Amino acid sequence: MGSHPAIAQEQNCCPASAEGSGVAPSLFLCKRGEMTATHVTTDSDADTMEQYFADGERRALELPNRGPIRFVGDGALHPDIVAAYWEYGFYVFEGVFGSDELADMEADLAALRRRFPTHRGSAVDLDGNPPIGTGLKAQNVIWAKSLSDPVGGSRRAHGRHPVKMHEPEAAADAPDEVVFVVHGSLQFSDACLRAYGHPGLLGVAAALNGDDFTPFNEVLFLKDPGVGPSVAWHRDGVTHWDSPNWDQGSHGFNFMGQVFGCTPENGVWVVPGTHKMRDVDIPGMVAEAGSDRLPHAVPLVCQPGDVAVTNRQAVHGSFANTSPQARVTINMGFHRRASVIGQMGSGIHGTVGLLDHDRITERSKVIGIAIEARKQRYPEETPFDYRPLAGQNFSFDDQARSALADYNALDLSV
Ligand SMILES: O=C(O)CCC(=O)C(=O)O
Repeated sequence: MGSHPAIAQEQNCCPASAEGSGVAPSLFLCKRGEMTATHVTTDSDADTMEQYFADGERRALELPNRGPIRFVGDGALHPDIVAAYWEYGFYVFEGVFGSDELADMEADLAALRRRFPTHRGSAVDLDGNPPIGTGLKAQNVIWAKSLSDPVGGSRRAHGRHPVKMHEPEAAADAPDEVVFVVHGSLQFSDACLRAYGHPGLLGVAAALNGDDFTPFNEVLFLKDPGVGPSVAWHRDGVTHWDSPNWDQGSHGFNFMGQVFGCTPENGVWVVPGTHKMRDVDIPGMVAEAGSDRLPHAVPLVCQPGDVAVTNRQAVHGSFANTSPQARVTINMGFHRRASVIGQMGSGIHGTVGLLDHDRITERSKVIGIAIEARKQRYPEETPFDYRPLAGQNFSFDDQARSALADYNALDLSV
């Protein structure tokens, strides 16, 4: 195994700290497509990883599961898309967010990062103000050590991540800890809220989960260059594995919208087809592979503005980001109503409690607000008609924005 710097040199980068604004070194305010690394990581596994990444990308691009969102006839999702999604457990929708929408997202993300606590537990953000999360009860900003695997091999999240990933050593100048997940993201960003109301994406949700589909949760995954932690191989969902009615769609899916695009180095990897398997032995798969590089996994390869839809039952994970490129994923999950109603919320997201009609209805109103927020910014678009809220009117203004505080306490986690 060779050894070389995963990031060979400081790249064409614009960390605001370099410009004297006081932004912590983990904050990257760069534009799409620019290299953003400041932290040079030397990883002894880098050479073999490079080969694995290249092989994975080739296999991913050979699969027939990418292209624009296409509806046919009376508005049904194109049958080829539906078939490919159910066959492989993911599909990459290309060009969902245009340049205006991406610019809004970038601006919101830059503003949001300024509002993070300066470090875990800090009472101030970079401008000395109370940081986001102040006064909120539900989960919001999640920290982890640079390039670490915070959950692999632990009992956290119901033990869903059974094997620890390789943890490259972070550069000496890397921050000890970084924010890598933000829960309840729609309360912090209008651009994320508008993405949630995207008519094409909601049309896909209806096609895959039924017209009465429900929310699950929304988070941001921040995988900053040279510091972004890994997410150990896992599959999501804790409720239906032993149910007699279990099938390939029982635990819903996540949309993974890419603001900067994603690569094999910084993106999510999926083991195609595993969403159809009731039993999967992740420790056995890793043992057989001899490392965390699962040979049948493929990376999501996306341009800025692409959105992958990934079945939560598929085995998936992401490696620590030793690459020079940032990934920000706008995650938005959806369920079948039948998978949620009458279940006990798992507490991994949202509070533990019965997921009854009232909780589902209350949580679903965020879809109504998002559609309204989107209408204001994109008045020429035909808004999505979300059947479960038919006849109800929503508005989007400061009052609606304030009402979103802690909305994610009601996340529908199965
Ligand atoms: O974005 C990532 O790195 C992990 C995403 C993930 O595991 C999920 O959405 O379930």
